[in-house]
Amino acid sequence: MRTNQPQTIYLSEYRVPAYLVDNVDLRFELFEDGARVHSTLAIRRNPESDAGAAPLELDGDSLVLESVALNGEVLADDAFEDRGDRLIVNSVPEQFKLSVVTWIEPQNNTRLEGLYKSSGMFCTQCEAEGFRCITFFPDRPDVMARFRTRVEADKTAYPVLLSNGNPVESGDLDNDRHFVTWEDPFPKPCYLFALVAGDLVEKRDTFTTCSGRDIDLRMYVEPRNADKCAHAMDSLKRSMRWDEDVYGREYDLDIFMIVAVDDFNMGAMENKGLNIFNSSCVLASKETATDVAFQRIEAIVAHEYFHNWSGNRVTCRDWFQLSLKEGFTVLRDAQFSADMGSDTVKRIEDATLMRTAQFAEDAGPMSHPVRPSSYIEISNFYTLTIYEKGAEVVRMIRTLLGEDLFRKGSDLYFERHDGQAVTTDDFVKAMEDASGRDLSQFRLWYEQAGTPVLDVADEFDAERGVYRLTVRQSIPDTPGQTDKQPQHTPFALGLLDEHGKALPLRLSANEQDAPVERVLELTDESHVFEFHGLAQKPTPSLLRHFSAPVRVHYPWTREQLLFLMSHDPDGFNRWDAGQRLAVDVIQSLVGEPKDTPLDSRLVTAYRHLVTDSSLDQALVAKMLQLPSEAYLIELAREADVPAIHAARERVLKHLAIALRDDLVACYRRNASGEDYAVTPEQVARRSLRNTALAWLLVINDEEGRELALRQYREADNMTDRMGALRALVNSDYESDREQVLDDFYQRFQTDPQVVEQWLSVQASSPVAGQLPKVRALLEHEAFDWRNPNKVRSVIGAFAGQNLPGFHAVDGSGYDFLAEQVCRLDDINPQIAARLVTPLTRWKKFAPAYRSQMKSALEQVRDKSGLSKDVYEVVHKSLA
Ligand code: 0A1
Ligand code: ZN
Repeated sequence: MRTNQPQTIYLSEYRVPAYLVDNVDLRFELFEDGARVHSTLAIRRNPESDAGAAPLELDGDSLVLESVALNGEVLADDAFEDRGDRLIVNSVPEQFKLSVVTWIEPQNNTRLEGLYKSSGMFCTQCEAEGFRCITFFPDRPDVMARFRTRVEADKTAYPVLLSNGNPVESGDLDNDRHFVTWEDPFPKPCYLFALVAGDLVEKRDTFTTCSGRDIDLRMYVEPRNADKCAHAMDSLKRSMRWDEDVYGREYDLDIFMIVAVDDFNMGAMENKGLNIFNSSCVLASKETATDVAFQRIEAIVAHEYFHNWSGNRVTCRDWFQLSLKEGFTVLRDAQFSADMGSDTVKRIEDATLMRTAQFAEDAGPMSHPVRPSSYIEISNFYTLTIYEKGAEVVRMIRTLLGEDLFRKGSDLYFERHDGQAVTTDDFVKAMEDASGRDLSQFRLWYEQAGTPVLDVADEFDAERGVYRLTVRQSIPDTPGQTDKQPQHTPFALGLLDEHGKALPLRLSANEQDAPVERVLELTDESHVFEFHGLAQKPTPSLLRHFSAPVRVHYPWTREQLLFLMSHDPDGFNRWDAGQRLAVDVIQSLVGEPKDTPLDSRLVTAYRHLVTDSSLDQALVAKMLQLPSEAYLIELAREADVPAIHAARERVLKHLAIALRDDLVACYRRNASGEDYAVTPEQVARRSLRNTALAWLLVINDEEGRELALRQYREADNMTDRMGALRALVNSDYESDREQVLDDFYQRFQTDPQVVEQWLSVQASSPVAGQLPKVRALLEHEAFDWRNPNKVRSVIGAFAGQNLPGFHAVDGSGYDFLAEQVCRLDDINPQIAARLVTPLTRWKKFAPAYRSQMKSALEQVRDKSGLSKDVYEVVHKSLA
């Protein structure tokens, strides 16, 4: 815990390491009351450093130092200095072996960084700076070493002993103990180190690579989860094949292992050859996981697997380069998911996340560039900006270069930098060298924070048949950055005639065979584009496929939006038009009297979606989702959450009443008949029928209630059971709600992944998640302060999804969050710092809310012994 002001780390202060480590020899003695770690490092001076014979400095955190030896000679106490967070050895030769013994207490490690215990097993999390909680080491990603790891533990309690690479030796020891030694032939930074010891079942499969090598695939899970591995294993094999086909990347070790653990700060971790997953991101059966969970698992398994090349073989020089591996890998997993399902649907999901959550982050106090230039605590920078905006930036490079040159660029990048720790700039350079394109202005996407705004205006010159489009780019100020330069931006568009036909986009009067979609390149503050040969003013279809992570402002009329919603040949923009229309209608009702009439054209448009089964049903399922409250808040200048909630509910109820019979018909038409499978068609059907059900219950429809109760009872899969449960939980049928919630808990109480869903469906509901009920969940036997998933399911779901509850006018929701963040800060600072996020957005809200949010934040700021994680977030948002 912190006693004085934490230090800021700057990119400009990067220096190459003074010493390199070639080999690491580790021996872990695991016991119930702690672990002894013996480490021998083969160290040499870095020829590229100008530090000369500087003292050797190794990072450490929460370690008890037992001994230090240099080239086998135990060092006297005055030959080194143990400063707690640093071990300094004053005089060292050019090349030497340093042996250090430390004692750690995994059983008391609630931060879940380094080596810790989860449900009786030992496991590790070393990214970003967890390895220093295991032993003293230069804990930075540009120090890459070969690891040999011997794990010793009780044979009965921990029959399975794993680490990175290949097992090379194993045997029995005295006192019913045993050991296994692992060797990883690939040099790696210590953040990719992993160790697991437990009583786990093993699921095996194999994969034959493109060059004919057989890879041993293994999953290790607690025995009760043995039947929840098949989906992840299949996803892994699909990922391995896809990476060969699309990026030419073959797996390199002979074994690939996945382990599931219940207590984990994030989703999963790409440790070399030994990926460790949060149980909720890997285990699935149709009875316990929803379609959304199945799809998320496939994407995360792929993401971690893809890191083997984008992250492990080529890694980051320093943590400012985090998006080098994360942005690129998120793009790769998005391409994979699109190929496994629907391109349009995946793009809609990603654009929604960007526009709802990343734009909000980029407009808030923690706004930072894709490549930040400073941080206090790196764990706070595993953000939507680094991951999602980072992926959008790489996607734009792909759009600008085209698929073939992009592939040439990625091949060059992997070949040129294999085995190295590099920068985002090296990535862009490889793309430039392979394509011959100049991306110097494009690099601003990495350096400037904030969401660019494109102001689009148009006019039609009927005499000349010319349609003129003016696009102005501006980028808002963000903390520490003003007066930004325009960024090189791909702007995809099409033009439609009055029948919805795509028009050729002629940029000059005599252009032949002009395409019907173009990617315009914006480089200046303002551009004028002229399209020739047009008989009438066309309707523009702008920023197709969300071709850049920007806000587009254009004075759409509702007629234009209705037209695009049903005619745009581009599915993504059809969805987008529907969203813009719904936003416009909801916004026009915010704060208005309850009897303000509602635009009847919205009902007509939605009726078309619900009734016309010839439309792409996966797209319809997405189009039927009204813009979320979070998105409406993001769009508001000064958000009044209860007013936004009320306006959205009004539209929802109005639509549900008007479409009542169509919804029942839609429900029945999409009734399940076939065996459960996670195919795009089935997912769309289940989504449609659960949406129909939810809408019917919003208006207390008696038939809807009966359908929901029956669906809840008879469901053979979690998507349908949860769909019915959620609809009932959000309804006014109080006794049904209590009854199904009880039944659900009785059925699934022994399954942590399902209990998490049970907690979150309540905490996120404005109806069931009143504050006293949420407080009661914290007292429930199923709740556990030390388990991040449980904390997220209750506190995170309340503050992040139950927006009317969180923004209660009396400020009780804010005080509640502040209280829980303070409590968590002593247990797990990373989780506490993430949970506090909703309060940090206080400037976004109407004055009455704003001041109460701010004082809740001040409460957190004034807590004694605040971690540097929470310190950074709170201080930056109060600045
Ligand atoms: N690199 C992982 C995410 C991850 C990051 C940090 C962690 O602990 C602080 C754990 C996992 C990924 O992108 O999947
Ligand atoms: Zn990642």
